[in-house]
Amino acid sequence: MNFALSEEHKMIRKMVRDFANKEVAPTAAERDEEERFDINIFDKMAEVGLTGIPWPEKYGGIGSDYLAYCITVEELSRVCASTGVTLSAHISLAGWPIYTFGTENQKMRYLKPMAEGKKIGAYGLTESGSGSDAGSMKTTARREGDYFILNGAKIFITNGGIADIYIVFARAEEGITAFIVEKEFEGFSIGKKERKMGIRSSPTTEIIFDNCQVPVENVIGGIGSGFKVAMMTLDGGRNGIAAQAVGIAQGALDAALVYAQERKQFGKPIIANQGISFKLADMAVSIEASRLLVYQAAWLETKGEPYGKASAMAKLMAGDTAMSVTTEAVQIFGGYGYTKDYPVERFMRDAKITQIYEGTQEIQRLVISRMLTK
Ligand code: COS
Repeated sequence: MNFALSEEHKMIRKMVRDFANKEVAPTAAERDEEERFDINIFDKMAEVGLTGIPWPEKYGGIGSDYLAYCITVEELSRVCASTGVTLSAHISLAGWPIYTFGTENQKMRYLKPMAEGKKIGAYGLTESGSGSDAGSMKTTARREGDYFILNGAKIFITNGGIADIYIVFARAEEGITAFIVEKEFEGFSIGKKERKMGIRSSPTTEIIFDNCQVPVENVIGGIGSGFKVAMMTLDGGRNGIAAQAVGIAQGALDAALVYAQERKQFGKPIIANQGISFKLADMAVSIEASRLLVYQAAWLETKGEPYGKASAMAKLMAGDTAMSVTTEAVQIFGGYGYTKDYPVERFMRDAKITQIYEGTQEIQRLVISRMLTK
C-alpha cells in the first residue's frame, strides 16, 4: 500500500496547476458569462500534451496513465469545470472506446489526431426519450452495402458542435452498435445548443442523423456489441467526472479558506468562529475522501483490474461532495457568495451537473448495488 504520488504524477500536477492558473483561470468567469468555448485553450492543452495524456506515444499521446489523466481533469476543474469536462469527454468518452475497441487503422486515423489535439472528440448515447434507460434508444442503423445509414438524434452532447469525431450508438438489426462518425459525413448535423445552469463554456448540443452514411469499417467493438461499449466507456468516464467534481470542490474550498481568513465580523476573522472553521474542516474531509476514491479507481484501471464499481463509488461520493462543499462555500461568503464578484456561485452552479451526467447519482447506486450482489 502506498498513498504517495510518484514523481511523474507530482510533476504533472504541478505542471497542470501552473497551466490552469495561467491559461484557464483568468477568463473562466467571462467565458461562463458569455457561454463561450475558447479553442485557444484546447490548442494550448494540446501543446503541453494534455489532450493525449494516457495514450501511448505511437497514438499521439504522452504515454502516461489514468491517474495522471484524473489529476489533470481535477486541476483544470479547480479553476474551470467547463475546461475539465471538455478534456474528460475528449479522452474518456471518445478516445477510450477507440483505444480499447478500435482497429489499428481506426486508432491511427482517429485516436492519433485526437491525442495530438488536432481533432476534438465527443460521445452520443442519450436521446430525448432515453436517458437513464440508455438501452431504449431509438436511433437506427440500417445496413446498405458497405455503409450503415443512421437516422435519429442524440441530445446533451458535451463538445457538440466543436467536436470533429463522435462516438455514436444506434440500433442495428443485430442490436445496439457503436460507430465513429465524422462531422463531415453526409446526413450529420448539429441541432439545438443548450443554455445551461453551469459548465456554460462547455458547449452542449443535439446531434442529428438524417440518412447519415457511416462506413461499415467505422463500427467499433463489433456489430451488435454497442451497449457493452457504451457501458464500459461510461465506467471510466464516470471517474473523469468524479475527478472534475473533486476539482470543483477543491476550488470552492480554496476560495472559502482565503475569504474566511480575510473577512472580519464581530471584530475578528470569521474563521475564528467554529461555525465557520468546522464547516471548512468537514469540507476538507469529504474532498479528501472523494479524491482517494477517484485515485483508487484510476489506479485499478491502470493496473488492468475491474474498476466499474470503484468509479461509480467515486462519482457518487465526489458529485455529492462537490454539491455540498460548493453550497457551504457560498454560505461562508454570505451575501457576497451569491454575487458574481466571487467564483463560488459559479462553482455551485457547475457542481450540480456532476450529480446528473454520465449516470445520475441514482444510476450510480444501481450500478454499485448490482455489483455488491454479484
Ligand atoms: N460493462 C460491461 N458490460 C455491461 C456493463 C458494464 N459496465 N453494464 C452492463 N453491461 C452489459 C450486461 O452484462 C448485459 O449483458 P448481457 O446482455 O450479455 O447479459 C447488458 O450490458 C445489458 O445490461 P443490463 O441488463 O444491466 O442493462 P440495463 O438496461 O438494465 O441498464 C444501466 C443498465 C441502468 C446501468 C444502464 O442503462 C446505464 O448505465 N444507464 C445510465 C446511462 C448513462 O450513464 N447515461 C449518461 C450518458 S453520458 S452523459
